[in-house]
Amino acid sequence: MKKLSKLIAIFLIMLSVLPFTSCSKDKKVTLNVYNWGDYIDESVISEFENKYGIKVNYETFATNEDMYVKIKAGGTAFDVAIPSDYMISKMIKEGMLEKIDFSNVPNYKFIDERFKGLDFDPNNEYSVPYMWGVVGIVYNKKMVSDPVDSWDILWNEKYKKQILMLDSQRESIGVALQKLGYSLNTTDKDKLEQAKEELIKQKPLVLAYVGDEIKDKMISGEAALAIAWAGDAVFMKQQNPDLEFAVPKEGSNLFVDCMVIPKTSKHKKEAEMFINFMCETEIAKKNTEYIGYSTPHKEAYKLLDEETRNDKTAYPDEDVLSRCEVYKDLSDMLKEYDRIWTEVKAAK
Ligand code: N2P
Repeated sequence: MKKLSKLIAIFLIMLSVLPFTSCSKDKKVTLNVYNWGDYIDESVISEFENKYGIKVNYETFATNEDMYVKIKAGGTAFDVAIPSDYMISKMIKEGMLEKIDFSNVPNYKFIDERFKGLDFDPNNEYSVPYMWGVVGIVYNKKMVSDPVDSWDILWNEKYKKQILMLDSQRESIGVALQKLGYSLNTTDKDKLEQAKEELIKQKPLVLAYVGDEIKDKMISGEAALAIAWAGDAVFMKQQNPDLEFAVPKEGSNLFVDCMVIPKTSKHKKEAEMFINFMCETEIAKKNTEYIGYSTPHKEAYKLLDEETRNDKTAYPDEDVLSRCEVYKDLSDMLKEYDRIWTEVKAAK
């Protein structure tokens, strides 16, 4: 009898503890967020964690290709990722993304219509625009005496070992294609081969192929010219007033990086909460001010100071935008890009 009442007592204790254990389990949701390096105000992540009691495991990548490989490999169950346009198309085609339930993302209404219905997600089902911008040349006015209005300058012997290229196949091959007068979306093998030859010819002039380090190297005056994303150029110009940014006359790339939910996600509802939070006007404003990239958020844009809103680097005029192309997913041609880029990097 004594034994039985002891068992009943243990059972009752377990029952009373159970609700608390499952409750604390709920609080332990960890959201895996995967973004480009130097592409968020990290205080915004803490604000999200405090507001919702959700922990964020934040990881970064350097190129769309790196991100794709890691998500495809499936080692980490990412809940939110921030790829660019062409990579979003590829991931949709390969069934790697969840459709977003937009009733859980009411702040989507703040995204400018210009960034909705774009080719990579024509029916606005999978992606919420995060930042956008153009690619161009950042240069040091004290070190460069020639006009910077063409990609040709990155092949000028005068600037030998003072040129930085982006260690990103799509950007660097795209620049070589546009220098030759071709589209950065060409799938013509002959044109791609010519672009490869251009990059190999340029190699002795290149100081380094870099990613986010581009900013430090340009700010310190270690290099004279670099391919750069406009948002990074905004930051570099603030740190060193000798720096300027130009979008070459041959044209360039216009990118739109968006928040998406990979199929690997185990917390879709919380992922949608995170995306919605990033689209809160004050959060989007704070994040945009910190990163320097161009916001697609209409209300956040209005709250930026006048100097930022009028900055032609972040918010270029129509004549610049009209000569820019958005990268398209090149499907099978990506193998060619991989091969070309490997050969360029291996060349002496
Ligand atoms: C930020 C990288 C931005 C990527 N460091 C542009 N698509």
